[in-house]
Amino acid sequence: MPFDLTSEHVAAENHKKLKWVEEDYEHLGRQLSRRGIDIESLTRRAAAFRVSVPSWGLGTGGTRFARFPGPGEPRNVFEKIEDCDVVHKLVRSTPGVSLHIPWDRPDSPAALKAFAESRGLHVDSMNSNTFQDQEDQRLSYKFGSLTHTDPAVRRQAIEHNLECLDLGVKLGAVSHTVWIGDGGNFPGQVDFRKALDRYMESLREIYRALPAGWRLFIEHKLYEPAFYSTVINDWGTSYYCVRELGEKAFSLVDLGHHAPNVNIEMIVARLIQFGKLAGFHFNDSKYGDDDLDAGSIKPFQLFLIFNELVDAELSRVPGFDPAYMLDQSHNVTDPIESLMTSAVELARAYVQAHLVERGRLAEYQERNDAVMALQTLKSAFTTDVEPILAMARHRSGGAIDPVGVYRASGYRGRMAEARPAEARLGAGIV
Ligand code: RM4
Ligand code: MN
Ligand code: MN
Repeated sequence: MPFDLTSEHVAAENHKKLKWVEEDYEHLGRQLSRRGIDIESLTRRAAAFRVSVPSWGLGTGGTRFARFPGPGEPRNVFEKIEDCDVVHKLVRSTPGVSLHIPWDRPDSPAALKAFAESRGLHVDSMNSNTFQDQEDQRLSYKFGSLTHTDPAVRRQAIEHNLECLDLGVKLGAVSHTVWIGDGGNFPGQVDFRKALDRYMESLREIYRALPAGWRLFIEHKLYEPAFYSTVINDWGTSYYCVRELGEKAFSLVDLGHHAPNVNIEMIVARLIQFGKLAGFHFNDSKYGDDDLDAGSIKPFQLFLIFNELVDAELSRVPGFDPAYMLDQSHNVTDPIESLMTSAVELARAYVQAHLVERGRLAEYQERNDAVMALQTLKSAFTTDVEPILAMARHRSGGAIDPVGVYRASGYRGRMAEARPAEARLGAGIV
């Protein structure tokens, strides 16, 4: 029988599995204590882990070839918040929501804020969109936005970002994320240096308007939609820009925005060292900006990234305060299932990174013992921490088996009836 996702129903579903989880947890606790690790402190860390969900990830995504909508997709930002609520109820680590404007521009920001807060959710980051034209838009972004050759187009794009800030204040957001699609398809099309100068001029204006206590995040990406050059193409350019802008500007790392085989964990370490890591758009990829579920393709890479993050956390790097966000496009899965699974995979990498015996690793590094250094990382990465994650969710009121409970609840089927297909959002292709 389908059921509403109340805490009683989640607890009842957990009850069916709790004995096994307790048994596994106890066994893992004994194993870890042999390594001098207290399982309870790890479970507390797992329960405290947070990652925000992207409003644009709740609908089915798509590619430039097609979009295959799923049943019961959210049709507006309120319905997206309802789905975020389901994700958070079951995994208990996703109270934050990143909003994309204008896709999710609310008629009443106050009503949206109250709607989210009544569910224990909040808006954390605003995302501007100057990479496509909107219906009521005066000038086109076909040849760029914040870096366009025409000052009138740049002005329009700046104004849009300023609107995001205003809206964000009303919604209680604390950061603004800027990603532009600006670039060129052909050699010679764009003057590289002039385009970057124009970017800085536009960004300075947005930076100056940043509300008190906010941070500005900028996102680099090597290609797409422009196929030959992009203006903010890599972390070096991004770092230059945020350093020029000032102390409230930071470089955001989207895992899908690098060339294949780039050592992303090292980029992360560099940005930490330079005090300029904004945080992440987590996702996974095989080839490009694939926006697949976090941890699905390269789990070891994800672990190595968290190894750097946890190392910075434990060694108390000054000012280290990264924002963790998901940025995925769900083309063949139920977005709620993908988001829950991804949130769990991030917590897994985070907990595993806490298993690294850092004192020993440092010794091996000093002695240039490559084999033992790698083994130290591998022994953390190959430890199955599932009982810790399950216990942390259970103790926080979430589900031991989020996907299982979600499916059993019949939520998607109910939404398919409550949200008929017509008037569905087109804005899913990201
Ligand atoms: C971009 C980038 C941005 C996201 C858009 C939808 O590739 O990752 O973060 O806002 O897609
Ligand atoms: Mn992104
Ligand atoms: Mn992307």
